[in-house]
Amino acid sequence: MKAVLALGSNLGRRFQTLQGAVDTLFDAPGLEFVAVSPVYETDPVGGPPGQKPYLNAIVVAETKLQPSMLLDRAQSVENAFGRVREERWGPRTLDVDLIVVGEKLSDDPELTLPHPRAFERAFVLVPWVQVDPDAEIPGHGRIADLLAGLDRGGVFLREDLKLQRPD
Ligand code: PH2
Ligand code: MG
Ligand code: MG
Repeated sequence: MKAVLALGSNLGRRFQTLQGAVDTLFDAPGLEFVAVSPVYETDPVGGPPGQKPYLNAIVVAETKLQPSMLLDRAQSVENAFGRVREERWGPRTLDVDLIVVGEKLSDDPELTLPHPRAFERAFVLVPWVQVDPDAEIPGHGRIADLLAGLDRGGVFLREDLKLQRPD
């Protein structure tokens, strides 16, 4: 299955954290690297006022792992980078979200698939379409079509920041 993960950071050494997340995600077996997107600097959506901008990127992987195992992997990577769970949508050193896992659907509140808000978030779809232009979100359709109806304001390419494939 193809798994798509979204990375975000708006605290601390944001770019180094994203690169560390890419490296750490693939340290253990079961997840094979396919692609990493360009990095975007994005205005915070939701959460408390006065938050700093995020760096966001998308990672595409191939896996046979079940979504619950992928969630464990994502959360252990967040924890490795000092993620402290406080306010919903508050500032964080690292957020690793599962966006889609193959065609899997889940309404478990701990792990909703596809990600319940990805279809309307430019900070997810803009980087994603760069690395997988034909991608679809089950139940929502092609990301290229979804993007056509979204405001891309607040999402800025950081050409100076390029994530490397995992080491
Ligand atoms: N993540 C959130 C809430 N708001 N805004 C931006 N720009 N980027 C994010 O990754 C983000 C957000 C909750 O995970
Ligand atoms: Mg998130
Ligand atoms: Mg999250």
